Amino acid sequence: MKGLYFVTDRGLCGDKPLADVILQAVRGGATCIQLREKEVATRFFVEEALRIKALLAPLMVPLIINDRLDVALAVEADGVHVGQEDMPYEIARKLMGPKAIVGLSVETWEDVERAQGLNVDYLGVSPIFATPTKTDAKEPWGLQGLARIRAFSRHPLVGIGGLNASNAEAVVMAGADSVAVVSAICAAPDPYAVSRELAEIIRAALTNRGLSPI
Ligand code: TZP
Ligand code: MG
Repeated sequence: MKGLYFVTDRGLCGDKPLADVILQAVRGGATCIQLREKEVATRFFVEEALRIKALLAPLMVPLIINDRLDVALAVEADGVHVGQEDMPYEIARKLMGPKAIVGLSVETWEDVERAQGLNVDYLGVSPIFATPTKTDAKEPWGLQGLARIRAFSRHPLVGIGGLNASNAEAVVMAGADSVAVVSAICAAPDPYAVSRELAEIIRAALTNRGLSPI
């Protein structure tokens, strides 16, 4: 997992259709899309996920479903992202199979230590900064917490929470391989322009750290 990671929130998209925002994010350089739906009915979620999967498949951009393993399996998504209160990682992996992308949020140091023994594809470091987009998030890690995880963990790190063009470089320099954003793209008047700017900042910072940006 590397680069710009777009996590959706239909409520924050306003009048912009979600599929358009996703396409603009990908055109701007997002390398991974997570469909995150907290309020829609299961039927709608599945149908929407199938539409988004059809959009993304030819673009070679993986579709990850937040939380809902049943939806991820139903649409044969590329992966699933689980939190500490969601389906246990081992069960998610068993059901999704060895080739799927399975991401896990870490909110405490104990979570980070436990994850070291799991074959997760990436850790979602959550939240980096406090954000109005997720009001039940735990204590923010900050850049120092992220750097501490980077020094310890064997897994790729995806930073999330309060991230945007003003802090994306610092987040990558502190150890993130990928920067996940919700409102920075959903709520932007021009999601394409913002995604392009973010993808370029992340690419430059990864290169700066001596990492290949792809
Ligand atoms: N998990 C941790 S913070 C967060 C999620 C889903 C929301 C991030 O939203 P934003 O708007 O990018 O701060
Ligand atoms: Mg969750």
